[in-house]
Amino acid sequence: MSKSIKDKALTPENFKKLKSKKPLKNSVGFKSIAAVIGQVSKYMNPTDALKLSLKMNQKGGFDCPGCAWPDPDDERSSLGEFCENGIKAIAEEAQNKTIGTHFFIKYSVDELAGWSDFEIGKSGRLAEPMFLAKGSKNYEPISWNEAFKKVGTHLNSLDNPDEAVFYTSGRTTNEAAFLYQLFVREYGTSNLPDCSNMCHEASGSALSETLGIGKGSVTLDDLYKAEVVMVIGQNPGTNHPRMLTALEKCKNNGGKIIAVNPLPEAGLIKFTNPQNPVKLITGGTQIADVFVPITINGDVAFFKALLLKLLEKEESEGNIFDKSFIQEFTEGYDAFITDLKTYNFQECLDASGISLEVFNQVFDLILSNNKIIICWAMGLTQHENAVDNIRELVNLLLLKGSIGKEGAGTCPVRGHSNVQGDRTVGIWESAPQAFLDKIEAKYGFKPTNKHGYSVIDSIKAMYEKRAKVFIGMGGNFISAVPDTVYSATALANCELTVHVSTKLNRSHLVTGKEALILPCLGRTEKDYQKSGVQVQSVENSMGIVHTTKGVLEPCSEQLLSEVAVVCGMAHASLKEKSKVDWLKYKDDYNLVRDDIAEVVSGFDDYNKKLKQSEGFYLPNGARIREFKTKTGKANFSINKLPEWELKDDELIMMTIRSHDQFNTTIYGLDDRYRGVFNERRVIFMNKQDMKLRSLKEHDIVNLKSEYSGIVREAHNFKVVGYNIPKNCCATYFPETNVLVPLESFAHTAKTPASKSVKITVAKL
Ligand SMILES: Nc1nc2c(c(=O)[nH]1)N[C@H]1C(S)=C(S)[C@@H](COP(=O)(O)OP(=O)(O)OC[C@H]3O[C@@H](n4cnc5c(=O)[nH]c(N)nc54)[C@H](O)[C@@H]3O)O[C@H]1N2
Ligand SMILES: Nc1nc2c(c(=O)[nH]1)N[C@H]1C(S)=C(S)[C@@H](COP(=O)(O)OP(=O)(O)OC[C@H]3O[C@@H](n4cnc5c(=O)[nH]c(N)nc54)[C@H](O)[C@@H]3O)O[C@H]1N2
Ligand SMILES: [Mo]
Repeated sequence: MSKSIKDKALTPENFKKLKSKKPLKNSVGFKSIAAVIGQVSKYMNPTDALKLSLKMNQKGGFDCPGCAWPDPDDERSSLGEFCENGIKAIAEEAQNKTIGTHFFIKYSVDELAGWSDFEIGKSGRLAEPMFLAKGSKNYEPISWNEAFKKVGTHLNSLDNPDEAVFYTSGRTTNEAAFLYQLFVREYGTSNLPDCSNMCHEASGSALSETLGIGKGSVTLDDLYKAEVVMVIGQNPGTNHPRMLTALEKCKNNGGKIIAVNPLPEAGLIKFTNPQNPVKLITGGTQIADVFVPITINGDVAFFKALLLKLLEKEESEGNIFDKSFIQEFTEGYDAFITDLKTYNFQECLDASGISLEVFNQVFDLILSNNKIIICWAMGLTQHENAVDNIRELVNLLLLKGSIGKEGAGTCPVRGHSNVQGDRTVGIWESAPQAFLDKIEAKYGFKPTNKHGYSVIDSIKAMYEKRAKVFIGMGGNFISAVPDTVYSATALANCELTVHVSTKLNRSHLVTGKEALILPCLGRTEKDYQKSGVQVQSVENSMGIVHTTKGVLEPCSEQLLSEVAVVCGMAHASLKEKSKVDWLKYKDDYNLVRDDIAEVVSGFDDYNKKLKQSEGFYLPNGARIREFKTKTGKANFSINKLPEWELKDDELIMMTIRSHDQFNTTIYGLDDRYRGVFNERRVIFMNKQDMKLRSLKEHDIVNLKSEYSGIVREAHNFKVVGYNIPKNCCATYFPETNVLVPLESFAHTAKTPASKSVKITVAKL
């Protein structure tokens, strides 16, 4: 019997064999090195592994396809800019197994959908283009030409270009991303949703409005020089491990670290630098000077409590706020203070869930220092009031004059290695008019200025059959998006779904009526084209654009680069109508960069700059106190305390990453730092909450969320008692995305609220 679309979309609900231990405080160290050796030896050829580890994040080497944390400008470790999860990312991409016709004849789509995400990912690298015909159960091989023709025929048969959706994940390089958005705009739509919509979109919204640039303002050097670094809503030990080296350096220079997180994440608490043999033996550095166990979504309340106390001090003693900065560079101070005074300190403190003792430790550090950096990630951006979270932290920095000077500023820590660059070069469903005008001037067609669909809008449009073709440049749409069952129906409604991918994932199994898998080169592989081996470029979390060049031979002769795939699709779809000579770019990527230099500001002499130094900083107004906002100043903002209540039996759930995954790619089944082994279907709960519900360790529960009258369910999770604030709980994404309502997203930014899902648990 054919599997239902729901069964295909959900990760199988059976258990492995859960073992749980005491969570760790320390991150990295010897165990991390052992974990890496394990991963590499299981899945990679050892000579490839050595070649890669010597070239990863080195000048002239390739950019790690993991996170977007920057590389040091000057010295780089000769051991390789090492991080356990970086090595896992390359081991995943450079697997020594490939899959093609034989594999897809052997396994039907239904059968593959019964595999866990871990098993799907470990099946090997995609080695040839595959096509799933209408009504067919198995993918079959297709030539590249035929595949491009299919894309062209479908796109040209739509009544309106807005009936197609073009998704991008954040690994796509600047060159491929620029051409992709150019293709989409010439085709006639702005439907360019991307993973950023689910990630730092709320940061972009809040920072553009308040500081005039949607990116962070600090450099690595600022982190070394800061007096206080607050790491809030972020788990760097797992997700940005190399950031811990920067925090350690900051501490060695006398800086203090405040970690604000519902969980005492390993790494935030203690870190053993793998590059430091003495530390490996003596046991590492205590990272957080203060750990703040905040309640989920208690962040606005926490910031308001800080702001209120600072105001009280300013009014009683003076000289607390940076008055001259406020006077010269900001707007909206009076209105902000008037509003702040309507709040009560104790109520804010209670809503944050923090004790007065811990609060006072944070307050003293903020009060007595002026070089403050705030770093954050998904713990702040994935809430309905996410934009307020970030605007409120900006208010704090503005009061202290902690922006646009050495050792101070904003640091939204990006996820995917080129998510920031993709947006810079035009992957944006609501791109500014100035950018569209430059496209028109350069190419001679008028791109539509109608805003396109974000991720949430795209899902709705496909569900309602207003969109009929889905093309994904990388990523794993069905597993990354919220509301899995609804979203799967949306994809199944499409006439054609296309994925340009390196690895098999669930999105290849939850398809439209027809489907294509287009296999592409990964970061680690050499990109041979007519003019020679190509170099590409990416932008890291701190606005540095630099080169990336693969070192391994491609895993299959049939792979095309993302650039070549875009050119092929564009040529087959736009044909002679096109104003762009699509086929020339794939032979020589210098030509793409020449175009980017003309169209995207900050990229003058792009090719020359990359050749000279392999990396350059993009302009950043906030860094030099040039605030390109509507008022021409940095804007204070007025933010409300979020209004949400839990019913008696409800918990607030955050969906987080384990130590063994990269988003929807599951490297392994352990979460070593949190003491969970061999199982992902777990729910971390406060022991008091367990007791109230008569739950014991490893009891099995079903989870239910109810939102606007719609009930969503996820079955079979094992309870793990954990040091998490009362009424809060945590599960892993993507297993619980089924519980995240599509309608619950950040106001104005539309980031799904996957860190504040109200749920109930029922014992089986
Ligand atoms: N190894 C690895 N590296 C990655 C990724 C990966 O999956 N694996 N993913 C990449 C991507 S795309 C991204 S966006 C980043 C994600 O990096 P993170 O944002 O660090 O990832 P999450 O696991 O979502 O963790 C969010 C953290 O916020 C905390 N948190 C949750 N809710 C709240 C809240 O309401 N308030 C506060 N203060 N804290 C909260 C959680 O306890 C958790 O520590 O990492 C990137 N790097
Ligand atoms: N509930 C919940 N949902 C979330 C989140 C959460 O915290 N909680 N986090 C959100 C966030 S922050 C993000 S960024 C999204 C991530 O969403 P996505 O970016 O869509 O997901 P990934 O899992 O990173 O995509 C992995 C797939 O990308 C493909 N791939 C890998 N490398 C390459 C490459 O070089 N080229 C190409 N073409 N393909 C490649 C592989 O086929 C792999 O299977 O998920 C979001 N969803
Ligand atoms: Mo992300």
